[in-house]
Amino acid sequence: KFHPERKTTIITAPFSGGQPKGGVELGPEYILDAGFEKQISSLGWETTTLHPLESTNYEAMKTDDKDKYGVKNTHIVNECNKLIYDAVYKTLESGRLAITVGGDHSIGTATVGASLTHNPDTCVIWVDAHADINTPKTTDSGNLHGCPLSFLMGIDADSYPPEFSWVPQILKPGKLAYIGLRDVDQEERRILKEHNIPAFSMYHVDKYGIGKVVEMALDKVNPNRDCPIHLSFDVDAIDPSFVPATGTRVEGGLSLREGLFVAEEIAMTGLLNSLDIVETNPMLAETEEHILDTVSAACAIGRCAMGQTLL
Ligand code: HAR
Ligand code: MN
Ligand code: MN
Ligand code: MN
Repeated sequence: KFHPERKTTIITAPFSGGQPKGGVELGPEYILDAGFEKQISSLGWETTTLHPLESTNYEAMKTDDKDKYGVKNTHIVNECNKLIYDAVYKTLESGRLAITVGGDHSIGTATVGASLTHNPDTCVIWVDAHADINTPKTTDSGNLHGCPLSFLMGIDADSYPPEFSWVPQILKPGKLAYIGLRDVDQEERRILKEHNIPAFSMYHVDKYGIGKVVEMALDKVNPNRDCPIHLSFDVDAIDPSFVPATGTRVEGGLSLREGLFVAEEIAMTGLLNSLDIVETNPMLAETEEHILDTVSAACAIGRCAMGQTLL
């Protein structure tokens, strides 16, 4: 419905400043080297690529010291996010579907922000083991990949470092639904409850099955199935036995098929307008097979979301 012309731009976001582990900045390179662009074009999409972080050297500026606001690497996280925001926004304004390949999930600030600025009706499906809705006030780790959704919703806005002033606070609680949660901080639980945000955890996946869960999530955020969808897919939503090379593994996750089903079902709606595939960290693999498994899963998420199963 939204992309009958099947034009897409793959945006690389090789960035790791939202968390302390090195290697997640290599995700895009591994995924593209695995032939991702070709896989998408084989599905009938006209593809192009953008590399908004190409001429930056922010990777080298990571310090992992908490600033006075209690979060780390505020400056570079924002500089990189602004560049990614511009790339995603420009892509969407030109009528193309935006696929952003990370990189850590702090870049969700940029991608979701751009999607909602482009079309404020956009709904967000956040597939993740984690809720990523800490604020500078609630975060224990200080890692900004655990915070992108709070900035977009303006939660605890008085606690934000000034660098975040560019972030559009336009995500409404009724436009966000989670799938795959199983490691949510106490304070995050409170936020989800307080804002009545639909959250389908692994408990719900087991109880109702993944098909019903995706349907329930869409019913919450997109009841008439007429709003564009931003799918933000953290590969750690899938069980570490299938996706081992990621920074914060949590046991008891989605099976590979359940993860791919989510992407397939979103594709079936014809409403996908923007997609993130994040947190692939090839450096955390213990074996060559771990890298292969994780990178292939990331590519498969992309193919399924872009309609592989419709053919
Ligand atoms: N909630 C924890 C924190 O704030 C862990 C966040 C881990 N985040 C990711 N992204 N891997 O989903 O630090
Ligand atoms: Mn995440
Ligand atoms: Mn996660
Ligand atoms: Mn806390």
